[in-house]
Amino acid sequence: MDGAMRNVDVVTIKVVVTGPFAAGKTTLISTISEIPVLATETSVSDESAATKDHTTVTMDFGKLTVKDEEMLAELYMFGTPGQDRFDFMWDVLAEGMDGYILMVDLSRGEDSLREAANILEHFRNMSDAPFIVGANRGTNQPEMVERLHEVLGADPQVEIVPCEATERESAKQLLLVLLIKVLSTLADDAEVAVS
Ligand SMILES: Nc1nc2c(ncn2[C@@H]2O[C@H](COP(=O)(O)OP(=O)(O)OP(=O)(O)O)[C@@H](O)[C@H]2O)c(=O)[nH]1
Ligand SMILES: [Mg+2]
Repeated sequence: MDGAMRNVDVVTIKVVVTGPFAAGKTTLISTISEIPVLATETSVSDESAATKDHTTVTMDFGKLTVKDEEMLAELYMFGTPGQDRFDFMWDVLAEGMDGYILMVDLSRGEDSLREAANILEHFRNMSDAPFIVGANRGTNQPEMVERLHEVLGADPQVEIVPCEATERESAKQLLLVLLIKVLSTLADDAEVAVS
């Protein structure tokens, strides 16, 4: 059989990208999506307008396909709003997710780090799905990554991955770290199911 005919497993994975206002959630999905991103943004009307002029109100939607010899994974990515007046969408988007990324922009100050900790608590109370923390604009700020560690608490399950949401390779790497976690969780679940 030639290479093109070889059987590959196809897995479909639902990924939620959450985090505080202006963390880079929409940016991350836009950087790596292979389809035009469906983004639901509106003008920022309150004091947050000093930070940026648009914010997500419902969700972002994008897709990334990852292939190797044995597997083809289709990652469907759902970005949440960051402003907590839209937080009802967090629970809606989290329904049936296989894993999630908590994005935090390390240049947005202490309040943003604390907000991220609250959102992570909300998600961990709602779901046992695997997750990672994307420390956006974090590849050159080790001291801020350390600060994020302190704010999120010393928990071995909290894995922080420094990244740059605007850079394709960095953004893709972040999704790959999550994908590996999701696949190992699915494999563990399968073992439990057959034993
Ligand atoms: N230089 C730089 N700018 C970034 C990076 N990530 C995001 N930004 C900028 O930071 C701002 C926030 O990005 P968004 O992607 O809109 O953030 P969000 O998390 O979707 O925000 P909400 O939907 O409002 O909660 C935008 O102006 C981006 O252009 C980054 O890695 N580097
Ligand atoms: Mg957004």
